[in-house]
Amino acid sequence: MATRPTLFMKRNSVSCRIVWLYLKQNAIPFMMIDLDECKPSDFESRSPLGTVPVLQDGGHNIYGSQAIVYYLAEKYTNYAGFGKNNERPLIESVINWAATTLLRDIGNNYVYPSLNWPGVALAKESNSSLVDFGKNEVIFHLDVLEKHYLCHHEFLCGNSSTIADCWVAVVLSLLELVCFDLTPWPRLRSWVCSMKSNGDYVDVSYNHEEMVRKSFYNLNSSASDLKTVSVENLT
Ligand SMILES: N[C@@H](CCC(=O)N[C@@H](CS)C(=O)NCC(=O)O)C(=O)O
Repeated sequence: MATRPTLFMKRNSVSCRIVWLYLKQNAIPFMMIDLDECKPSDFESRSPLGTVPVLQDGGHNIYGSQAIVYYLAEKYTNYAGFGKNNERPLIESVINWAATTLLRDIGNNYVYPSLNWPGVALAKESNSSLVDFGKNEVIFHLDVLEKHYLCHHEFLCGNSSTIADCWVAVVLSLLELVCFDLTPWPRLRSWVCSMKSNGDYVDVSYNHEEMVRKSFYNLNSSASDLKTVSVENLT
């Protein structure tokens, strides 16, 4: 009997959430090992860089979110979520952008240093220069989404949602950790609402939402008096 693939992951990680979402959307049976709960002693032999996600399937250990999603699409879904044949190159280009430049600029160059995450934030002044630089990059990317991708269609690569929309939505969700205001990008804002209303997206975002609530509380309490954060704000 064929065994199910196993996903080694961390529930809060953007790169893991997108793989998890693809598995769920396509009802691919799988087992999950959350490394925040237990780290198998042989994990290092599966992931030379020590990073997640890693998918073990049969004799293969596949690491890197893009490689894993392409593997799943090829082996299990006949490229479900990748649009029609002529749409695939665009969808793959958007995925590549989301998984590399967009994630780096939003996460590493803006959100993580803004939150002073240990191991990521730089010393004081360099950190605030990085945040300034990162914010400009974020604005550039949001403008591209608003004025290019969402200008003529409801979704990034056409009139239906694809895996490219999911990928960008999961990466953009990092901005929620710093309460980033999307009001200047109205098309993007309504697209984000639509992506976030999807049940599978909601399921894989539970831990992220929890982190957003904590971050909201910390941002408020460091900015002013703790008492200004009402109970309603936290629920
Ligand atoms: N480009 C890789 C990024 C992998 C990565 O950096 N993963 C992070 C979590 S998002 C990680 O495993 N960091 C080390 C750790 O959490 O122990 C991918 O797309 O899978």
